[in-house]
Amino acid sequence: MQEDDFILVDGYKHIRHIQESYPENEMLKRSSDYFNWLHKRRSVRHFSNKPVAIEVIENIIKAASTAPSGANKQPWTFCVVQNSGIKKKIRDAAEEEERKSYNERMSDEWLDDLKHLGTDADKPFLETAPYLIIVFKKPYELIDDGTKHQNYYVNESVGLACGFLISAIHNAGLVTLTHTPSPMRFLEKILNRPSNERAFLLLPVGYESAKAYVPNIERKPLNKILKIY
Ligand code: IYR
Repeated sequence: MQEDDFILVDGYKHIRHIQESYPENEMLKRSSDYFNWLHKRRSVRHFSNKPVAIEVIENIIKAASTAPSGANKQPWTFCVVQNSGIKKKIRDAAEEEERKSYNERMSDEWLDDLKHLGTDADKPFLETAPYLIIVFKKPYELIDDGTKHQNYYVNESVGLACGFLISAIHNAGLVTLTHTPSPMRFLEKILNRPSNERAFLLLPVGYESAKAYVPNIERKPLNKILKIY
């Protein structure tokens, strides 16, 4: 390391960072290409059971783990389920909660808002997809002697990591959807998670089925979502 490769801030080492930048025309093209590629991502509910190498899933999770987090606490655990017995347990428990939600808990307005998506309490993808990724948030760290250490902006941090995760899944040519059976405490029990972990999001991951369909919905145009001051 050269002498100016790091500085000390309050005695802590800060290493030199060099962000790769691009000529303006290239920057325009890259930003537009990235949008066009990301715009092709869809939440898909029709999965193939075709196997996917676990190394791909590991890379996807490594990508998710690069998300920023409050005080760099990285307050997340990613559980990957490939075992069909555990997938069945998760499907049974999720469908039981979903049946209660669709039949009793969700308001008429909510059910009406979901109609165009064609969702219901049946979740076959929880068994068909080769992997289920269950993301847990950690409101605090639990040290071996039982002491608790606070984490910060946990929902924001884990939400960001899930965004990175979804983008990495799309990049691998696989599909997912953000499934939130509510309440999700059954996931903590089935996966035997420690007391400082709360289920945050469940994402089935795999190839889409040979004939997959998605709702014919649009994203809001820029003039509806952007205000420049
Ligand atoms: N969790 C349920 C219901 C559901 C809720 C929303 I908000 C959606 O955008 C889609 C579904 C389910 O997964 O079916």
